Amino acid sequence: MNGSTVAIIGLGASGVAAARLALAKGADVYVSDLHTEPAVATRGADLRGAGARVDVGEHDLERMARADLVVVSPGIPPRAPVLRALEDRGVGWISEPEFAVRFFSGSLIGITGTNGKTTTALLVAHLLEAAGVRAAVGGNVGGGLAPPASELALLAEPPDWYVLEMSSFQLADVETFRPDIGVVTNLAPDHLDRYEGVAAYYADKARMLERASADSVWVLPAADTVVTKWMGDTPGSRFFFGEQEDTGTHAFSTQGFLTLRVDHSTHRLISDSDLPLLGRHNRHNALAAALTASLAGASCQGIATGLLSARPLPHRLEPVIERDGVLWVNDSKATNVAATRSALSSLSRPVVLLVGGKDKGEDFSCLVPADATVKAVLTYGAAGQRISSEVSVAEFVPGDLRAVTTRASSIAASGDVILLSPACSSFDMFVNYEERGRHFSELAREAA
Ligand code: UMA
Repeated sequence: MNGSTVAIIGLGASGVAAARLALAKGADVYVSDLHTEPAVATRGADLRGAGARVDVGEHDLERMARADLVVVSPGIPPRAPVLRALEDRGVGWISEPEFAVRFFSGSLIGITGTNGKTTTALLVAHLLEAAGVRAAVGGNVGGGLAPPASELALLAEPPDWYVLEMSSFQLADVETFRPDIGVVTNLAPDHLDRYEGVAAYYADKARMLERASADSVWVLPAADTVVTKWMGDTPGSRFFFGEQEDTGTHAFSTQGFLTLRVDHSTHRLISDSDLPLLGRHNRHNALAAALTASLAGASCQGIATGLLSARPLPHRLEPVIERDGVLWVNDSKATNVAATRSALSSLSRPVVLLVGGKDKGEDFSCLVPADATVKAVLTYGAAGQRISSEVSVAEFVPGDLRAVTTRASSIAASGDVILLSPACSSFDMFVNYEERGRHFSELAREAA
């Protein structure tokens, strides 16, 4: 990169990491962000100190157009004026992980899907490490749980396996990205505030498949017609994880044990009830992760040890407190209908559900799955009234999150779960889903 110029759009986690990587590789770096909040300005000042040219509050289009490479942050939608203007000038761009993988020197596991990809990515890396295989995890993960992809490219000691969680926003702008093992947790409608329809969202995800070859390896949900159609005739070997044992399934739960079928023999890993993660969808994530780690060379014994020491992730079906028989569960990361449905299906106790937030345009009429035991649905926030009108048993609670948790406390009885699984983004009331989840957890501890 010595002497070439790289323009980076956005001064969030991705932009900062890409800028540090480009600087380390000897590039002439220009970073800009349209916004001027103190945190953005501080990050800009830090990068200026490290040798980048930085604009806060504007994008210098001329400078960008002259750059050899433009790297865009995933939160900037293609319709943003800056990207429209670049397109008009015939200037293309790549995503931050696409930039990062150009400097990786190990094998790559790419994990995408609508829900469960963060849990699965972190778990894959944890299982590999537990089995003595060196792994580094990052990408879309966020929440301070793992770094952006570009930070992994700067590790002093490259790992054997890079494990990257990839969002559709990041996959939209890849060129060379080609996972040795590609994992898809599931596909369901999401981000309909950014995409014209679900087909466009799935099409961005499918960019992960574009450079597949006969030696590509795919880890996929068994008997999933949406994923099967989406995979089409993508080349490579396919391995499947699923709820039930089946001849074509390689990771499944049977007779109460998480089980792998490797090289035509069956290996019991741990009993279902020993998995420290709550809920059926986490069992799926664990099966996907175990299968992936096995395909990446981890021993069954190492995988079993790793599964036993796995810890629940914050804001993902995270048990907060149990008092007087009522379990409070923080699932603030559930920002779409599919995630909330999956949480509801996976809990066996009666649920008082708290749902609401910024309306992303999804259909809420199918919010409560037929197999769920729901005692009450309490809706709140910007989308609250619309959800109430679409979910027959729902009750709209005006006011803030405290108001809705107070109402939940008055309904829940011993044996019930009070579940925050909002099916919406948090931006009507909070900076992000983490802040929403933390606030809920505080309210839960207070109420309990
Ligand atoms: N901006 C401009 N010009 C514009 C518009 C925006 O400069 O015209 C600026 C904004 O002011 C902002 C920056 O561009 O400072 C955009 O940053 P970003 O939203 O891309 O945020 P990052 O901090 O870089 O975080 C991103 C991912 N965020 C999104 O995709 C929205 C993080 O995923 C990810 O962890 C991080 O990169 C590192 O890879 C979070 C996420 O919510 C967890 N992802 C979505 C999801 O999982 O559903 C996709």
